[in-house]
Amino acid sequence: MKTLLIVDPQQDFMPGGSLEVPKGDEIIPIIHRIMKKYDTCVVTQDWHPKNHVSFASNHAQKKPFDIIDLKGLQQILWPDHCVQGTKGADFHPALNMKPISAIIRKGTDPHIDSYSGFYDNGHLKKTGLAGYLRDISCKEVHICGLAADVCVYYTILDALKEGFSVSLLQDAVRALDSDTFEKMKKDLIEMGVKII
Ligand code: VGL
Ligand code: ZN
Repeated sequence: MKTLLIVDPQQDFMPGGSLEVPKGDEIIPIIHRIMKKYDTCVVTQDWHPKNHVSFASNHAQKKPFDIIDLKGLQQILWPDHCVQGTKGADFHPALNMKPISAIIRKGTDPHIDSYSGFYDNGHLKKTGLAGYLRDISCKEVHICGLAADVCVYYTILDALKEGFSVSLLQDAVRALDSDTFEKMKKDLIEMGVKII
């Protein structure tokens, strides 16, 4: 069983969104072209309460992209994004939801961020994604989505840790910072990720 995992294809990460990823919308038609090749398609959704700790607006005298220490974890402070129930948290309006069998929400705990679709950043709580994939006998995941250098990257690391065979769909990701992502890609190849 092979699963297409689409990370955070949400309005706030698209051009014009509050945490826009350059050319993020370009991945949508590419995803549509490849969806039919998979047994299952799963999507993750960044889904923060308004008082989320990752928002700069919730810290006095801080601005977006400042870095703070949060109980020993480095936390980048972001502009408010993907607030539960807002338009920015919705999926790109063109995304074909019909082939998608599960939506995994993450970042719902106000006190901790969750870049990966599998765990929060402290690896304290699971989202249920690994269990779902195992229940449907999925051994192989192909990962795409936004942002390549944040949530896609951390989702890939956890997919490896959970024992899945992992491929990165390099044409179907866009990064906040593409130089950073090129370096990350080299590490991923060394860890056994296939770039396809
Ligand atoms: C993301 C920053 C904060 C992402 C989510 O989906 O890459 N980045 N929250
Ligand atoms: Zn977020």
